[in-house]
Amino acid sequence: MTKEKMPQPPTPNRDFTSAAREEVLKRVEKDYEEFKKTKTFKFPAWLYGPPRGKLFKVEVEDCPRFGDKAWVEFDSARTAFVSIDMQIDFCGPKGYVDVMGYDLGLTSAPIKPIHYVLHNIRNGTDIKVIHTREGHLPDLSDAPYNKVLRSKIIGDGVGIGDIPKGGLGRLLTRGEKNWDIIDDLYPMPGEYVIDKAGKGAFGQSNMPLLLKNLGITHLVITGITTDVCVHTIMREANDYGYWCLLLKDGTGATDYGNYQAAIKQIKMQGGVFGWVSDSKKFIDGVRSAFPDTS
Ligand code: C5J
Repeated sequence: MTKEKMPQPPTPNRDFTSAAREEVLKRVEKDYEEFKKTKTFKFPAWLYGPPRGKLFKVEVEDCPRFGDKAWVEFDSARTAFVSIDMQIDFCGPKGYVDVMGYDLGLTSAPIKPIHYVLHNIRNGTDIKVIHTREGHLPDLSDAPYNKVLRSKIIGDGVGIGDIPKGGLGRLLTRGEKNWDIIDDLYPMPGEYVIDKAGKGAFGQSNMPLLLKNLGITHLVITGITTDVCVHTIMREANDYGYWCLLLKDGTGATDYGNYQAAIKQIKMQGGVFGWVSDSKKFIDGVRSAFPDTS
């Protein structure tokens, strides 16, 4: 086969740091003027290359100031829907959160909205789906001592690696039934599952590599808990230049005040960690590009 006829690899994403400084600064000036007219954070094809999928816009709230609304434009093929730690340990009976004594009603509230989004995007879109699970190796060699000790104290003697009375298995331990993702949101073939030992996913998992290799630029984030793993991952991703949107009905915390504060924190400074929307607005946006999704 001649070189001309050989299939060529897709153009890799240009990351923010590889773009020439002058070009970036010129674009910021131009796109600032355009935002004032359109209230839209357009997909930056100048930075990432032409869209690979379909473009669609999602309405976001309290942006850039509280009371304002704006839109974020996504390229479906460069978007990952991320469902964080929807494990029995965080939202089911006799799991880690239950043993600590928190209200499972708060952490199970996002199940339906996440199910609604998954149902719609699984059916005929090219949006990637990524699930994460927090948990430790059976010998706890990847669990920090202070994390295990604190869990034992708050659980009245039942901490990470222990089996609660009537429980399904060892808390937050890989391979146990309670550590796995709940049946209602279980990953489908072709979806990605990331195992992480910590609250974040950029330090102790293959998430950065996966996002880079899949050519992802935009993340739509859901899961539990809002103030812990969800915030940690959103902050990490935001620092790496990913465009992050949190669906506020697709997330929950062990404390309602913390949930509200975590949502508000994202919106400060014009969107210090990204943007906030909800499952309906996201799917409305998806349907504008994929009208046949159910
Ligand atoms: C916590 C998590 N809350 N998935 N983990 O310990 O947010």
